[in-house]
Amino acid sequence: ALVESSKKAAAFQAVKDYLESTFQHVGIGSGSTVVYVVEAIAELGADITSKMSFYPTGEQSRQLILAAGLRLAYIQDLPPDASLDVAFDGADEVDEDLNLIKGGGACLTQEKIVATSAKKFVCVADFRKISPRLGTSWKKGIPIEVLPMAADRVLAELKAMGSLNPRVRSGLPGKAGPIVTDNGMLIIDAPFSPLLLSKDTESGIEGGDGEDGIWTVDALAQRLINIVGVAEIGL
Ligand code: DER
Repeated sequence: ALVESSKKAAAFQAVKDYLESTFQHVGIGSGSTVVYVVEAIAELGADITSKMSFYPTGEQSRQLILAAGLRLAYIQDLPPDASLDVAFDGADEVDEDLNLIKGGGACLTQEKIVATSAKKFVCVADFRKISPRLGTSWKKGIPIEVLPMAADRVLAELKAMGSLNPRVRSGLPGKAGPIVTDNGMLIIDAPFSPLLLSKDTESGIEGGDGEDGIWTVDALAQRLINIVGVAEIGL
């Protein structure tokens, strides 16, 4: 109950603080926290929300918008240089520099497309998600969306980079075999340790570039997105 009430409180506060009644284009992320964001928006009433369009980040997000009676719109129908006014989404882990791990809901690629298309990205995360370094509370690994035919090669590359037991996310229970994303791709979860920020407070060293298995978030993100067959990473 504490977790749900804190997710709801964070979501309602985020809508109160960041959704202006004059906004027309609003991105909606995926996951369970964003359910409260949509609830808070719907509670504003039709005279406010009827002037707005809501852009989904996958099938769950699309159904959330429709179920709330909000106007559904698609980012691909906007001019390519048009921006959304704001985008709301959750995250799996947040560090002190506001680096995020995303993708626990396997929706990271459309989420990042919508988030980066918005003038302001509002991440709603309850107390469980905050941590000094990425990888300390979210231990499942960095979600990586990959082309199915490249998955084994990406796994091999991740192991060579020092990922501890990277694996393709399976759907059990609920789906035999791997989870397939809204984009027809697979998800690999790749644990890395330790994931350092710009400075490791314990030893005071600058985060590395992976040579000794120590990464800064930026160095790791750059390395992962360059692996052939990777469509998007959850950093
Ligand atoms: O997939 C994602 O990045 C989602 O935002 C998700 O992981 C957040 O999930 P939650 O709001 O259910 O914790």
